[in-house]
Amino acid sequence: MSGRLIVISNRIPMGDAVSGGLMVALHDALAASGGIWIGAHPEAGQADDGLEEVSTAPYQRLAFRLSEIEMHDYYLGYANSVLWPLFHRRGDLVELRPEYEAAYRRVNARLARIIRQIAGPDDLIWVHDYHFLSLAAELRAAGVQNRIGFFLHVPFPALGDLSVLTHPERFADELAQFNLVGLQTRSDVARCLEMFRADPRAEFMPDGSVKFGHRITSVRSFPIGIDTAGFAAEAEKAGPNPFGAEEPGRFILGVDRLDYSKGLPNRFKGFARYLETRTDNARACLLQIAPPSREQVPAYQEITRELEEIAGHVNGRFAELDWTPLRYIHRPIARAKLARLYRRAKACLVTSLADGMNLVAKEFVAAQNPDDPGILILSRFAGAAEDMTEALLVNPYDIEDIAKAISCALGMSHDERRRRHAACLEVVQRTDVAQWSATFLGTLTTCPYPREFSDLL
Ligand code: ADQ
Repeated sequence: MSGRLIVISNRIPMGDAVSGGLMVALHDALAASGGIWIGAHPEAGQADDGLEEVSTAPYQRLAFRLSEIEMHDYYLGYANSVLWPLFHRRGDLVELRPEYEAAYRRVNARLARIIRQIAGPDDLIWVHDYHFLSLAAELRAAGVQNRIGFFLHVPFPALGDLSVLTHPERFADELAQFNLVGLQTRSDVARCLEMFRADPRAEFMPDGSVKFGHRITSVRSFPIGIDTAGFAAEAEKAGPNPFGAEEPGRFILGVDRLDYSKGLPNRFKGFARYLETRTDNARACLLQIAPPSREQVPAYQEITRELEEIAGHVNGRFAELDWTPLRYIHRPIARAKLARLYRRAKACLVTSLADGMNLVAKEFVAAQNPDDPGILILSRFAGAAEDMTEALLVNPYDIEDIAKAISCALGMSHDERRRRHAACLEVVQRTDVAQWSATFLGTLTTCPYPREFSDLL
């Protein structure tokens, strides 16, 4: 790569510590190219074309400010009350308001002006996620001809669902301004290509890329992963027992941002159904860690209330003086502790109703002791299920299916646990986050971008 890498994501690490697989992978890619990482400052401020330096070494980290109104209309509004529910098949939760879309376009246009000031002709631009769908269109309008890649972390919506948008016809047009559209799974790619196929303005090139007006866009899957070796090492480290004296016997773990897409009510109900139908008297415990997110959005307040209610019912019905079957922690947990919890769990429950990939599934597998591993129960609607077919796959809408999977995981033979875990681990190792970013950037550098098309701009 001759130029620098410029990464755009909604969140950027603000302090010195860069943690979490995705953040570390981007950090490494940027350090290698001496690049620039641009993201929104977590605190609102003066919404102008200025950038604040968050750090300079080994690459520049720069933050732009959103105004209070933009925080509300762009971030909580269009990004998280229109696009997030739409992309997670919750059209019923979409709140269409003209001021939300206007703020989204304003923020993307401002960011394009900012990037135009700093991008050199050979720099590669890598845009992350649904917050910046129209950024390439704005950059092209501002005269930026660099290679621009986009990675969508969440599921690609079905063609019919896009009609929920006020201007669905803009969606394909804006995506086609990127040279490369990266998606989590092959199913996401199929849905994206279906959208282009249905658009009379799009033509397919012999290599499968899409010609849209003067532009050519490649659409590929790049399943995201974790720092597998690093996470396994963290899990193996001897540390204090995270439970202290309160260790539950056999426990099943759930770890999720508190979000309605993660299927938590059904998970709790599935666990209750397991308790109701189990044939032994073993006292299993479900430990659910779900830190709050996007608390100002009403749908998130509603799911928080609903979960507290179900957790209360389950414990009210099944708890004994010396046994709390459902432990629900509504706070984040330090990663080192999380890694040790994964390793001690007999099973991990991932019941997303829709999920781009789900990194928790991969972290759990990486953290296991291969000689005595716990079992991953995985929703077939999480992107991770496309390759991790040896997990216990469940339909998260079917409470009975979740209950049966819990019973099966807790009673599984040692041989079967080892066989299933080895197969899942092979996938987690093969789709490591370092190779994810390297493959994406390699493809962005080499995907078709014929001069005659860029010359026509
Ligand atoms: P998320 O929806 O946030 O990500 P996920 O992929 O599971 O979902 O990642 C969550 C991360 O947060 C994991 O690394 C997990 O360990 C961490 N985490 C969750 N709860 C925690 C807690 N209580 N304490 C500490 N850490 C916690 C979006 C998409 C996903 C996609 C990722 C990456 O929705 O589908 O996999 O981006 O592309």
